[in-house]
Amino acid sequence: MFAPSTYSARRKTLCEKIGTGLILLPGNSQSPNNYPNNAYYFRQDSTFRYFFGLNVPSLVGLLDAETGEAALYGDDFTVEDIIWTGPQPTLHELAAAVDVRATYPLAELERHLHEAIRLGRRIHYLPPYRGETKLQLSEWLGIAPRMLHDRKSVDLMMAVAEMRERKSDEEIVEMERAFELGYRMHLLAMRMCRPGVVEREIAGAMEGVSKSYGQGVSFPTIVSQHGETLHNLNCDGVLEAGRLLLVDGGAESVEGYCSDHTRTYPVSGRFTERQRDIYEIVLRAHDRVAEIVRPHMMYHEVHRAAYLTLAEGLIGVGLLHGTAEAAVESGAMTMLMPHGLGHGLGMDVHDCEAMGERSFDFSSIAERAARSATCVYRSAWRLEPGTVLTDEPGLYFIPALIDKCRAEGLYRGIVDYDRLQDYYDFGGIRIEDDLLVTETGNCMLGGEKKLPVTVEELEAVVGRE
Ligand SMILES: [Mn+2]
Repeated sequence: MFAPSTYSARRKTLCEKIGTGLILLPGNSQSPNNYPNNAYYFRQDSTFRYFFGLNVPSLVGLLDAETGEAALYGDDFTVEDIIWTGPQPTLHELAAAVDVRATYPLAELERHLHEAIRLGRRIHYLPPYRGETKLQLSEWLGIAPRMLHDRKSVDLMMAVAEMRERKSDEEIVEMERAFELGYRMHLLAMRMCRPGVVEREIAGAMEGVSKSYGQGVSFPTIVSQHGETLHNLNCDGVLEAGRLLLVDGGAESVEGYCSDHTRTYPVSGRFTERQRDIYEIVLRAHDRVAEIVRPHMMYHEVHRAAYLTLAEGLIGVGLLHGTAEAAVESGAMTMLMPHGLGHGLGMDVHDCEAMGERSFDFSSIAERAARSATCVYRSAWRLEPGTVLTDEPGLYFIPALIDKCRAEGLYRGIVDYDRLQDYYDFGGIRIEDDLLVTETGNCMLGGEKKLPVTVEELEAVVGRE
């Protein structure tokens, strides 16, 4: 945890931004996996943890935006609980550690909220993403679960995202810790990679590192020779010489900050000429993004720069014709990289996307956000100092998608479909690092320490003990 004053300062800022009403911030509860007493590993809600610091289940934070007062609701452990859990701090002790003085049993919350509602006060809450939280909110606020999204507080979503988006120095230290975990996971994967190894052996070893040194993975690890499937969670494949292996994985630091990296390399440890050609196109796009990212830039400009660099490279190897500009304008790149260039990274691996797809240019999108069910779009995301975003271009040869585009007559004269046929067994390549936007430009998390990324660097490590 950070110092208690970090949390009280954050709460004060949030109250000032919201101004009126109450701000309800439920933490996560234990979520049963296969029967009530066997829960998934506990994962705290990131926004609750950001404002209240506590990585403990079944707590609820309430802020009075007008007075700035903070209260924590929860239940002290009984002797019956302690038999199973061992001695636990009281709610009062937990609260004191994050500079909160007012504590109440959870049962009091409903009464306090009803009283505020009777007085006509607005209760601000974020759109819930877990079933348990939806049911709680529904009961506390008297709003049917299906209506919860209509009554969410867009003001609160904006204010929270704006704060969480801009990482403080102490948060950057945590992001670097998460980088270190990701670094170890990926280096281990590279060393384990050789023909005959099962993909899941690598995925399991990586996840082991994330659990040994952090609070686990930041999302389920992707280890696949079918890199063309963007999020391929099947890892039953046996590694074969000649194929490429795509590894996309990250960890959460003990304090709950995430890393997210992808590397793609040959199972045999040596790139073929064709693999190398495509790889270097993706690497150029990755490097281009790292060159141009600077504060106040719109995310869609970064995305477009990556597309242009990829298109240039594909023209160079004869898979596209004409100019890179025309290829990007035609939409042809959406067939070969059907995803965004990156996403925010922080306490969530897609940072703040619990509030909808991210956008941080609050001045211009509040109205659109209010009308939209998903609220915000990365297309309107403006990068600010303190933003961390992933830089993850890729090229994917997805036979079903290419066939569909061809059948529909798309990108005629731009895409060389005949040549593309030769790539139907190629797979896909993605390269991903994490960039911190600074006051003047950006820097890659990890500093001087970099995961092997060039052909030469990878060939020196893959399959070697
Ligand atoms: Mn990512």
